[in-house]
Amino acid sequence: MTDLSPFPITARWPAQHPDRIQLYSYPTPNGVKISIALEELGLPYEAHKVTLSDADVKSDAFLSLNPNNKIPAIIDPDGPDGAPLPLFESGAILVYLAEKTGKLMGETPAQKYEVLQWLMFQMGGVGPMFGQLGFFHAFKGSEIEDPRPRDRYITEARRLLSVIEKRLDGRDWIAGEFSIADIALAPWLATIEKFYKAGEVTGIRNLPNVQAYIERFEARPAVQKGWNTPARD
Ligand SMILES: N[C@@H](CCC(=O)N[C@@H](CS)C(=O)NCC(=O)O)C(=O)O
Repeated sequence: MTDLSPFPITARWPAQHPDRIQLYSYPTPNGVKISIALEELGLPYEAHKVTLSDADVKSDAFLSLNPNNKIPAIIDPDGPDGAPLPLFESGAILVYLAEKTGKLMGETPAQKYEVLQWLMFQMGGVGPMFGQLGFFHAFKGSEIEDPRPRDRYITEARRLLSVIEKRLDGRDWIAGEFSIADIALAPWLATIEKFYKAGEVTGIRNLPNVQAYIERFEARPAVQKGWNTPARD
């Protein structure tokens, strides 16, 4: 039985199954990337609900695992050389899980870099820009009267969406076979309509390839399971 007690986070969120991957998360577009990947890969894991409230995500216990106070984060009790591995940043976790299992990151070195390229496109572009769009269009920032921040992020979201629409022409998935790049990207595309109510302003409804891609992604059983893990309530 692995001893996870050296990780202070386990005092606040105790591990019932310390031999399984411990996931600290909440079902947001960044959080579900990891539960979906774990479901797709069939890796045993235990999910702990860490809400976005300061009492959770900014608690000393959580900061001991991720000093950047953001979900998701994991501890793999069976990390490299059999030692436990703590890890934060969803992109790094996805690459780790893909390498651990030898799945979802292409077969050849060239395919791997194609997957990484689109993963980085999500991490560096889609995630931060869509996140700001959500803030200025749907959440607290929508009360700001100056239209420039909102307009800027709508314009940038529209530009990114047109890149994705073109890329998906004649393709089922963003980088060859289904991969961690899709697991990173598709939840953010679905979020525009579902949580940000920005379907109209971004024009996403008029992008047939993007719409079909979201449907294809959401039809996967592992996606349906991971999407609500850990449960909100
Ligand atoms: N680059 C990070 C971003 C993670 C992130 O933004 N997480 C949000 C939820 S989607 C969060 O935990 N926010 C809480 C806060 O900022 O206080 C990753 O991909 O892991």
